[in-house]
Amino acid sequence: MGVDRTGEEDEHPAHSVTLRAFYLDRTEVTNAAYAECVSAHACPRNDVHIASRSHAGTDAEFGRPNQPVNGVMWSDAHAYCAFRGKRLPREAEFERAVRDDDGRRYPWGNEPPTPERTAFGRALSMNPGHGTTDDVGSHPTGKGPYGHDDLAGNLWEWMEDEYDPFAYTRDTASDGKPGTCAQIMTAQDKLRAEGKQGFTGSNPIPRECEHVLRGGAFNYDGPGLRSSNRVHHPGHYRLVMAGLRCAKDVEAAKPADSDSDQGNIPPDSSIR
Ligand SMILES: [Ca+2]
Repeated sequence: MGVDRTGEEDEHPAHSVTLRAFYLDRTEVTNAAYAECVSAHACPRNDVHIASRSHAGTDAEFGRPNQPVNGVMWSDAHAYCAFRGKRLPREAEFERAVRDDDGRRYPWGNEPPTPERTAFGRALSMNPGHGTTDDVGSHPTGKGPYGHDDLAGNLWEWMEDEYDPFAYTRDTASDGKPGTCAQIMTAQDKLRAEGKQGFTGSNPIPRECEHVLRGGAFNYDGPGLRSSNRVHHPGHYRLVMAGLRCAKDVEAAKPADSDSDQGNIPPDSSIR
């Protein structure tokens, strides 16, 4: 997990993480799937006007049933996964699903993104020709090493973890876990005091315990889709470029529970 030289400082250093076996949804959660949770009164309605509100296009351009759901807060994402008997993935799990044993830069390998492999590099604007998301699973040549779709691009995905800029250098790094919120606040204050804007990426150094998002989005440039990139936002943000997929512990899975939307990540999830 992480890298030694490229990327931003919160991606350093490369280190080994041991994870328990888990399942990860093959695709991002779709508008249709999320709507089922809303109909069951188990999820708040997502902001179906997030596109027009964000000046990113018409709401209809992001609203097809098989486009990934966006405009969801972290707590909405959390509620959705619970509705399905699942949970949000952890940052280390997502990175494992992308990088496999060879530590690749993108789900498909080390070659840069192309329009065939994923939805990326599209304009976030109301102008003609502006970008939007694609239906999930539209880029089979961009699948990850375990067969997952859109791990890089289309939408950023909410992670379970709070964002900890020092996560990779703490005692808990080998478990892939962040520090406590109190430790995170101390870390962020330290970075601010030292004038280290940029350590956590181009957004301002956070002033609260935010949540991690992974994977890049339709409006991001190619390098932003790199597998080690860690983005963070307050959990209450609803974003046009952020959605989710769910994970599940293997122990929690029943033998008959072999949904086609789940890709099994085998045990032995040692990440380098
Ligand atoms: Ca994605």
